Amino acid sequence: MGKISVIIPVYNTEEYIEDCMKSLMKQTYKDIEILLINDDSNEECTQLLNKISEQNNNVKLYNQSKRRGVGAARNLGIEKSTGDFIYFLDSDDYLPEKTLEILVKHIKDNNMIRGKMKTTNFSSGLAIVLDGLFKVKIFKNNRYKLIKNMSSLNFLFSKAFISDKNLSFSESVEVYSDLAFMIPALMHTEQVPFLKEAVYFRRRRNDPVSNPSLIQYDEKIKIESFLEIYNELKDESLDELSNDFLDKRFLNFYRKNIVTYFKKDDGVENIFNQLSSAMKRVDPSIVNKYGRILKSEVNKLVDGKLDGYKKVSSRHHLLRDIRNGIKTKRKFYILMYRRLFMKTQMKENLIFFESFLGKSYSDSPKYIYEYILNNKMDYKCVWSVREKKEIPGDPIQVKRFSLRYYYYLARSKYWVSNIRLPKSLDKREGNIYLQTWHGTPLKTLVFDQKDIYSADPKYKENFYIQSRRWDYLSSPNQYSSDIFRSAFKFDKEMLEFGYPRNDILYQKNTEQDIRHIKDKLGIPLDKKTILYAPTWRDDEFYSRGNYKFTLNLELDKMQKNLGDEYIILLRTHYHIANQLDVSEYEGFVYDYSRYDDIAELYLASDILITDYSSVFFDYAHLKRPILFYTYDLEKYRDQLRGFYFDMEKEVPGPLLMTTDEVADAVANIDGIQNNYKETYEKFYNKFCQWDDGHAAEKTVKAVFKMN
Ligand code: C2G
Repeated sequence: MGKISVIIPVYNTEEYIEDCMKSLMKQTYKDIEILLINDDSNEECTQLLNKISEQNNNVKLYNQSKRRGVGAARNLGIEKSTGDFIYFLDSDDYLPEKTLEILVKHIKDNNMIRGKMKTTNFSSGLAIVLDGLFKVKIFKNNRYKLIKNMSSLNFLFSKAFISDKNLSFSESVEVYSDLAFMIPALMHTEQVPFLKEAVYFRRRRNDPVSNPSLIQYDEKIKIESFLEIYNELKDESLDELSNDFLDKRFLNFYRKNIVTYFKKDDGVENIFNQLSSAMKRVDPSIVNKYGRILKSEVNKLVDGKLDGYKKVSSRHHLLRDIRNGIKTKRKFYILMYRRLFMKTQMKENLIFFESFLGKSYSDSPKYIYEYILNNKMDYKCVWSVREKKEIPGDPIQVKRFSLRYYYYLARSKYWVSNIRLPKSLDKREGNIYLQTWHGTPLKTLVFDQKDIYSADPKYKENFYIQSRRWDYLSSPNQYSSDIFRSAFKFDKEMLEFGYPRNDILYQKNTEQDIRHIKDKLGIPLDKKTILYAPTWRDDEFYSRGNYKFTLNLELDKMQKNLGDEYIILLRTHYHIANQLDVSEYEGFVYDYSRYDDIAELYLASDILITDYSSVFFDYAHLKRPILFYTYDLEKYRDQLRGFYFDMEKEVPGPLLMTTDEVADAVANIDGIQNNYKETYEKFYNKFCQWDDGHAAEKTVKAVFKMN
């Protein structure tokens, strides 16, 4: 059938290239040569490429000593290739094992054949592709549809065709260089077979901030590249189908990318002339197929008058905002927030509080609020909640995501929250945002995480945007300060006073206060209390933000072994949506998953059982025994999250894998406490140094004007 030359341009993808290579080595079709074109990558990546090429004799490595871009790299690959077919693969992507075999088998005497693209957030270990019946679909007049994504990926080309038509990628643009190759290629081709079984996995990189893929590049570069390549192609003599395709792509690109860019950056002046002259080349009959708004903007662009264009486009931004704003209630409120509430005067003495997404009156925001309240500071306070709560001082309460929620956010000078606030909430000048965060990290966070298994694929990108708005960040210990700097890329003021939420552990750790809390909870005073507070699992969810928890602690066993002496307070994480049914353990298990403040549960309990939750860092302030029920340690640590330190060595209690082990440990808790004395002390010295019961006071004094 012939040899396939796989051409892979590489630029700083040391994190992904091995995955990509592995997928090639596993191909069932063996007659391949691999051309790695190193586009002046960093040292680490270059070394890795050297190693790969030394270890495999079907790999050839070419180094470009200066960065020349993906187009030039692919052209060099074509020049050096010796195969009968050419296949472009990106170094952060990968293929299921049959892709090349299926493509080469079905290309026959066609110039090219195309398979299916799938986007993935994960490494190749998780790619599952089902075998199919290999039904070939032929694209003729509709063949340009195959490059709707403007990419040459997952096409297998006949090398003779490429040489014959002298096809090459554009070397003058950073993005969209594929169009210069693909449009002439399709123009000289009558039909393209398509096979949905030949899959290509395109990785959606989860970190466009520190390591963007081409498509995640800066909008401005993308726009400039697009306009340039559009002009380059328009200079060629294109046929009608190509012209149509190119003009439509341009108008869609204008609508999707350029308009949004102008709205955010208002960089119209800089590229107006270039945009205007490109727009003059669009076939008017194609513009006519679009809506009124677009048509009038195109007209102004063709006229070449900047002022006139600015006027219509700002009117259109408003129109588009309104049109978008009336789609859902939430969108309408955001529209009001941006276009109306943000224009009112900000109130200097208004503070907006939210804890755990409005789910509870708790955590550091609660203690900061109570300090302000108890010291009668002259502030008006607003709490964001899911439903009305009893809160001391009777602050204004707003339902999260209601119109009043947006109104008060816009008007408040201060925001205090322990989790990110929604991305749509642009911050206004003068606003001060105190982020208290919600725990010392054991599990790696944001930019220290590799693959993201949670429900939100844009997690890192969104996190970056949202955290740029933070002015202050509370830190519980030096260890966390160091991590927050890197994991959040936080470079503003770190408040290193310990956690306001832990003040209560110093102020109310008395027999009388504890009795009072137990009375409030309605739990027996004559039994010892175990708090079971596990964390959530990134890969177990119903939908975004709604996670599922499966109870692995066998309550009947616990009851049989410990029921006479102990009760259990069950406390699932605030992300957990399902309520566990523990009704058959009445009198032994008490579900406090919806209880506001876990700190009170800490005080009420004699032993903590947890897993990878940060709760143990806080609980350690009480110096009471801690057990770790880590039944899924390997998966959690190695696949889902990764840890900042070795749990087995550093945590102040044993890691237990079965309910029997947990029950035994509880029965022998004094012995365990003795065994862990030294580890506990070390742990305490590392993580519990800053709190002294006055963190809220110090925080308030640092952030708020005292009056
Ligand atoms: N929490 C709780 N009940 C649980 C678990 C957690 O009330 N069963 C609260 C505690 O205040 C805890 C906080 O939520 O400190 C954060 O919970 P984690 O389990 O640590 O998980 P996560 O929300 O992912 O926080 O840096 C902080 C953590 O690493 C991330």
